[in-house]
Amino acid sequence: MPLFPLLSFAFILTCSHVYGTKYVINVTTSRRLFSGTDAHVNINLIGSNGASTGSIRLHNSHRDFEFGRTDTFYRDAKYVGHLKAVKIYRNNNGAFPNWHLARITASYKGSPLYTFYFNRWIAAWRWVTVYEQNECRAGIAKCQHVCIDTKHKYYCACRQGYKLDGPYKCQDVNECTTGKHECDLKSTTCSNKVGNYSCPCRNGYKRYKWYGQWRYKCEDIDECSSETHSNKCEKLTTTCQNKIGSYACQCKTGYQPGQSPYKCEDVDECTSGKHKCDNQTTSCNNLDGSYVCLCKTGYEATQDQSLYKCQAKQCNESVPLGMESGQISNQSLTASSNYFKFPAWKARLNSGMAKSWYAFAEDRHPWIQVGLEKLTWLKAVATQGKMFSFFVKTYELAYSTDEVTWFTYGELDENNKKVGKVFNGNTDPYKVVKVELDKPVYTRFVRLYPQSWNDGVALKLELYGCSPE
Ligand SMILES: [Ca+2]
Ligand SMILES: [Ca+2]
Ligand SMILES: [Ca+2]
Repeated sequence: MPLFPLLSFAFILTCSHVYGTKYVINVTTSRRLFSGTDAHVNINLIGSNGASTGSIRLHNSHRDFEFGRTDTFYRDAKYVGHLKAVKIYRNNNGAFPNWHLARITASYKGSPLYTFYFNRWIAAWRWVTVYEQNECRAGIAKCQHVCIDTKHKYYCACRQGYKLDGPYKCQDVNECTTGKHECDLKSTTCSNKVGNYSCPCRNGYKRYKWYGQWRYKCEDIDECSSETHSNKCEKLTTTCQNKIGSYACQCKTGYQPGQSPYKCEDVDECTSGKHKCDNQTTSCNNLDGSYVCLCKTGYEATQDQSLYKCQAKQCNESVPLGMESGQISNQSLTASSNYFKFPAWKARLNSGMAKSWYAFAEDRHPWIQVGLEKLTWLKAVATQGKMFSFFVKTYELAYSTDEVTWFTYGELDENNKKVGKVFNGNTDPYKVVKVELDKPVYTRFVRLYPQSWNDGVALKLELYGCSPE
């Protein structure tokens, strides 16, 4: 009987509606003694989701299912998706119903070729189930993530970021503790997540805006930039200095580090000695962040407006300073020694022939001192002896602004060395001898040191000069 009319007949008989999926089923009977069968054979295709086509009759002519043969059947049936298994069934018809089935393949348009290995005797009246040889495709594999088929079994693999926990399950890889991360640990920390990890920026760092390394690396935040304003440096006393991963507040000039890292404290230059004020002409005055040198009384700003020193105020006259007039008080006049009736305050010029200061004869280094009320330019000195034969022939001068540090009025000798200038004084007891100072000195205390004398150290004197203002 021709094949075609029979197929059509079977289709009309068995199909109450159109299924739309055309299955191609190849059935291979084993090469084994008495392996072929004359029985009727039914097949049921099972999808991976559990759907089944239901029982499909495979035609059985006498020539089907013979020793070593592959018979091909075309059947229209319900779509069941990926094929997971086939069930096969036979009855016990014919003279030789026993059947040793090797394998079945099945496919439909667009599907892979599903293969089901039987290699066994098929008993009558029982459905025999065989799963597809590709467990992954059949959906029977137990892999949590990825199933990889091999010839006779399968194995499981995990997606990136996971590792196998037993044969089927996957668990997260902790990239941070296992060192399998790419985080730049200087600028980021590693944070584990299920299936992956991330690299959050450390304090002081931020995400790159444009660079490819953004995932694993961060860039320094410039806290000092005027755009970010993210520093706590106090503007008045510090300047912000950016550092990689942080920043520092550096003290401005005139300030020093204090308790807080964000602000600095004033340096008291005057008490710490870090000032440049000239001690003689100025006094140091501390200011917040700096200091100023103020001119002492009697001094004024220099021509070039020096910040650190002042100059003596000037005056042009050379007038008696007050020995003779009494303007210089008795208390301002002292001496190294004196005879009882001849104290220092008796040394006023022109006060009488019998009057004078008169030092002890034993006094090896006699001197008489005049204290002036304020800084004064000393320009000339006049001396006078005492009757009948006392007078100072030569003397030296010394001066001081504080009565502590004394300077000898000097001149340069022939070797260009500074030596005390010896002034020529009196040559008789009565006449006034006035000497001019080549270089006037600005001073408050003046001492006259007699160097040589006639009969005894007795003298009267006057000072000349002026005090500014
Ligand atoms: Ca992870
Ligand atoms: Ca920084
Ligand atoms: Ca200061």
